[in-house]
Amino acid sequence: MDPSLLQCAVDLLAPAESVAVLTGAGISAESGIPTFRGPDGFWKGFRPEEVATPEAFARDPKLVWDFYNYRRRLLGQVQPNAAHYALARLEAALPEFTLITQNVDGLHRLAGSRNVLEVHGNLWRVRCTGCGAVFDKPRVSLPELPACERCGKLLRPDVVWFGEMLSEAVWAEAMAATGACDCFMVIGTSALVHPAAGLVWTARQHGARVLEVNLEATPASEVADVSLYGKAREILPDLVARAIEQRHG
Ligand code: BJW
Ligand code: ZN
Repeated sequence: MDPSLLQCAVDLLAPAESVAVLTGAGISAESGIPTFRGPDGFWKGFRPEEVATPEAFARDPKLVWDFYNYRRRLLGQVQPNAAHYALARLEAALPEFTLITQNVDGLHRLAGSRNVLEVHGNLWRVRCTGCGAVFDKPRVSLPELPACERCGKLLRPDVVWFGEMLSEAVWAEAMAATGACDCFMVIGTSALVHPAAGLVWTARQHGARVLEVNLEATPASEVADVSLYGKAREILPDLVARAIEQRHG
């Protein structure tokens, strides 16, 4: 990491009074959760667009549940990493902080972040396709085709698939935090999936400084004031520690 670039990022973050952060799968990669569009491919050769859609679930619910049950099992074995903890530390040091995550793994909350908006849902929750009831099912194994305990209809993961609307309430909060922040961080996302990725441009339009952390350049790099290329787990602890120190120094 170029020390002068890191210092630019620290200078951008340290004076901020209101910070909003958008995270994606890259922040959880070093906890052992594969990303969606990584070099190793996705799951059993499927692309996300083939298993994370209402059409795929209607066509082959067993296949889709197989995928989500696999991820639930994996998630039961992983822990937040230093990047998740660094963001929790940053939140504790700032008057206003909102963590908007596309991840459904719940690792930000587990690391101690409090003001978390999960715009694509949560893997530990299920929702009934019949009566719409939502149930928390953390860390338990589910049957191949789980059924609603109220009405007996098929349950689905309570996540947002392609072509589905994000929760209006959660999205409104994400937009408000993005419009109000003076520093917007975008971490570990390919910035390809909308409307979440569009928050980067919204932040910019409202005058926020944009700071990106990713292994490589993304569409968000075009609007970022500073892009730090490397692993979130290696960059964030140092960046946050220095910004907090400079803030109080
Ligand atoms: C590291 C790292 C390390 C790795 N350190 N970095 C505008 C334009 C074009 C299309 C659309 C548009 N608006 C809407 C659309 C359609 C669609 C869409 O965006 N399609 C695009 C793909 C083209 N969007 C939707 O359908 C959304 N709904 C919607 O718009 O509703 C309105 C509507 C309804 C009906 C009709 C029309 C409109 C819903 C999107 C839902 C996305 N759902 C998923 C699955 C969630 C559940 C689950 O987890 O199974 O969300 S798909 C998947 O992608 C998941 C992720 O949250 C999301 C984003 O992926 P993410 O997090 O960016 O991961 P990767 O793998 O892509 O990137 C990882 C990054 O990390 C990489 O950059 C690495 O370099 C980096 N990295 N290791 C730092 N150690
Ligand atoms: Zn039901």
